[in-house]
Amino acid sequence: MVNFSLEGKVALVTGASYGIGFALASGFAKAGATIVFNDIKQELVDKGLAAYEAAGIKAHGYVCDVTNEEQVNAFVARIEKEVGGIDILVNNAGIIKRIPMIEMTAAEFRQVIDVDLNAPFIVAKAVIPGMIKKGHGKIINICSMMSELGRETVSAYAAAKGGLKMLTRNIASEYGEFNIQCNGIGPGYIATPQTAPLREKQPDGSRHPFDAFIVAKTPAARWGTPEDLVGPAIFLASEASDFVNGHVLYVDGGILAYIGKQPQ
Ligand code: NAP
Ligand code: GCO
Repeated sequence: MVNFSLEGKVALVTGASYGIGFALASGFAKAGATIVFNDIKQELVDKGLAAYEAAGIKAHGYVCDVTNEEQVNAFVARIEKEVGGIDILVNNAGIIKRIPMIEMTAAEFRQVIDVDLNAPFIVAKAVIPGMIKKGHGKIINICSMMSELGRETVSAYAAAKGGLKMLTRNIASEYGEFNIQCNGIGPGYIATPQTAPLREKQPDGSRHPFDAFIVAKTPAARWGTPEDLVGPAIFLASEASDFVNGHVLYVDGGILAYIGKQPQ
């Protein structure tokens, strides 16, 4: 029987006080995993803990900036001591800056690369030795449509998410022999705080033009929800995907397959 259960597993989901990370961690908990998450600020960790408790989930929350290698190494060591060895890592924490490239400062570009690409490297590097000792591990990197496509104003984000796709493939290549599977999830356009500016109503009450654009570009004719990502993530976190490695699973309602609806 194919095993989709996460019973007895310790899952670390970075940046999971809310948004996609919160949905994935909540789904993992319902599949039997013990949840660990982090955020940059204590008040957001506390807010996240309250939200998990309200959902009937006993989560472990810690303050950690995933771009800070010293903090991450101490964070992982503390999890291993207080909760247990990490079986599942979801590199979810991420930011975006929507600025035309020639107006973006190098510091702004570096900040996006730091969170969206350097941090998944730092956290995976800290977690993999424990997975090797355990004889198994699942790493899921949250990629993006921008791992495959570009668009105006998101140069740093696309560069980071494109790099994250290749980091995913390289971790799979380098550590597959230790029974560690590293895959990506490429969400389409998902309704979270990160995309709220793209869905805001216009001053005249009309829909944001980007909102209408995305719905026309998506065969499913809707924005995704964080819950749309939970089943694919449980698959990649479970034994059911033990022979899936180096793959990016796009959960996008069909955007990447579709040229888009002809404007009426
Ligand atoms: P979100 O609502 O902005 O949440 C991002 C989370 O990451 C927040 O909890 C944030 O914490 C945390 N975070 C940011 N920088 C951090 C750092 N240095 N250390 C620790 N935590 C940090 O974003 P989302 O929409 O849920 O997206 C989650 C992931 O999915 C991101 O990697 C994003 O790129 C990716 N994604 C999103 C979409 C979409 O359409 N929404 C589509 C494809 C991919 P703070 O609140 O403290 O900043
Ligand atoms: C944007 C959006 C996208 C989504 C997501 C798509 O400004 O284009 O924020 O980048 O967040 O990454 O997969």
